[in-house]
Amino acid sequence: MSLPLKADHGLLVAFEGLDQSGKQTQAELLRDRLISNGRRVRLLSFPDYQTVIGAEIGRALRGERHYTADVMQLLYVANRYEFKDEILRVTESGTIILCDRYLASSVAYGEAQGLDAEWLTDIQKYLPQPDITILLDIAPEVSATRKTSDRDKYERDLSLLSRVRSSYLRQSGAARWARLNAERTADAVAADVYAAVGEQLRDRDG
Ligand code: ATM
Repeated sequence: MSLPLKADHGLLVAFEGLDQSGKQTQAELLRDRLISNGRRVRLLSFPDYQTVIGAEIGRALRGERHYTADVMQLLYVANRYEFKDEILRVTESGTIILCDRYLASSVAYGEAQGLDAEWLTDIQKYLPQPDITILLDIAPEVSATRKTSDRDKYERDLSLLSRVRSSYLRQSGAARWARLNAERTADAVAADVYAAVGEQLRDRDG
């Protein structure tokens, strides 16, 4: 089954969820399936640590820099604005972009740290908005047990992770979202991801 997608139509798909929810795995599985359907696909991952702003985020996550929660989210948002023109150009040329984390990560992690969700949404309104955001929902305890090494500072705090999950669950009630139980096998989740993207396209394109 191929997606109801015109060959020249780009698409922006965001994968969201706690660490270890399978975002990268699912983005790669969807990429492979779309490529086998003859589509051009590009994977992006945020934060992108290769830019100057991304490198600064990396230093902060390793504890080498200390920023308040609002400054951290401004850095994450600025890091995405660095890719704005590229995302627009690439999707306009018909390529499908799959993002491992995007706008909703700032809302979820920022809100979990006491920031205003409306502000976090507002500062991102000039970024390309996703056609669909897929929440790979897992419990914080599952996130913690799946991770074996290198837990960053967010992951040590289960109560923070449950606030992140609550924000994601709230956000996933909006249009253009799909919430999937990601505590299942990767193949089962991948089948639902493909179906959700197809459903979203049918709704959008009528
Ligand atoms: P990755 O592990 O996905 O590279 O992200 C690093 C951390 O950045 C992640 N913490 N955990 N778990 C989530 C956090 N983050 C934000 O707080 N806001 C954002 O906009 C993004 C993209 C990530």
